[in-house]
Amino acid sequence: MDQMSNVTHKYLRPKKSFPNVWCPGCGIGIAMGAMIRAIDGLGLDKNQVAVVSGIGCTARIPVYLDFNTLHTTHGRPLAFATGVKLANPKMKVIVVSGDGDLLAIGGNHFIHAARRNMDITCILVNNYIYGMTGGQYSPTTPFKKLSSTGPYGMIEQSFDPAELARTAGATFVARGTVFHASQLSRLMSQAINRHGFSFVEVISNCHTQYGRLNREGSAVKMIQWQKDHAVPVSVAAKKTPEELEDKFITGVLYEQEKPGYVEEYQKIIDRFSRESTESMVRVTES
Ligand SMILES: Cc1ncc(C[n+]2csc(CCOP(=O)(O)OP(=O)(O)O)c2C)c(N)n1
Ligand code: SF4
Repeated sequence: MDQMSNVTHKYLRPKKSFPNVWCPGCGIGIAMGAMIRAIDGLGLDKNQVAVVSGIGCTARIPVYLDFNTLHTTHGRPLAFATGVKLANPKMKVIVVSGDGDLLAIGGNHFIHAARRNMDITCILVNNYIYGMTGGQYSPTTPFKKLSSTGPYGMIEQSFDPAELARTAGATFVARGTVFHASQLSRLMSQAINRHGFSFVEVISNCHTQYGRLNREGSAVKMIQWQKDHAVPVSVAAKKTPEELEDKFITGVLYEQEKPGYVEEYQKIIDRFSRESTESMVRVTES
């Protein structure tokens, strides 16, 4: 076993991990490995970490992991994660789910968690489709691309998840791919290390649904596509909009310091507990 998989295996639940539900070659396994190495590299105790997901292929990740885990209802991981974080502010809370889960049924939770600058890391595996349920289109399915519910091509415009996160209020926004697994792990590590709503979009492949419907070929070919279309932030800065037209930018896209909900909420609790202790002292003394 090489060093990489040694680390991964330390965090897998022995009885739950194999066989897993993913199609051979699916990028979700790479995203999970990158996430595990990020957590391991930060030296976090397993008990200090909660991993929360909704429903979908991506959302199976926590099922296999030996942290505090919650596999919740479709679209609701950020709501559950908010509860976990407020109940235990010391916990590192990581949400990992698909583009359908987080941006369609869960879209409202997504924008409000970002707006509140909730101290959660949100990892969105973007495979441009609903993988688990048969290739229905999602809010990230690109214009004209085929899906089982859009057999004549997507007629809606799609979300750019990273841009949506930034404009909604996220204070750390990054994008990586499953081809660039080491960079992806570093981006996740930076995101987990931050206070506030940190967001990582992971460009991944669903060759079984999206790839098959759009004739994009095997898992290998789709992952090769990521390599050919990813442009690092520093390189993108020197390119014209025309040169970037069919490309996507990777790396840390945005960072900002802003007060977060969890700290502000804690200040209120501290203030009222101080005031009620002081008034109890006054009552006892009078
Ligand atoms: C309330 C509700 N609506 C719909 C579903 C069916 N459902 C399960 S997973 C899923 C989509 C998953 O797509 P995505 O979040 O993109 O994840 P992927 O499978 O691609 O990783 C849907 C619609 C459900 N389980 N619950
Ligand atoms: S259906 Fe798509 S997203 Fe789901 S495991 Fe298979 S390749 Fe991955």
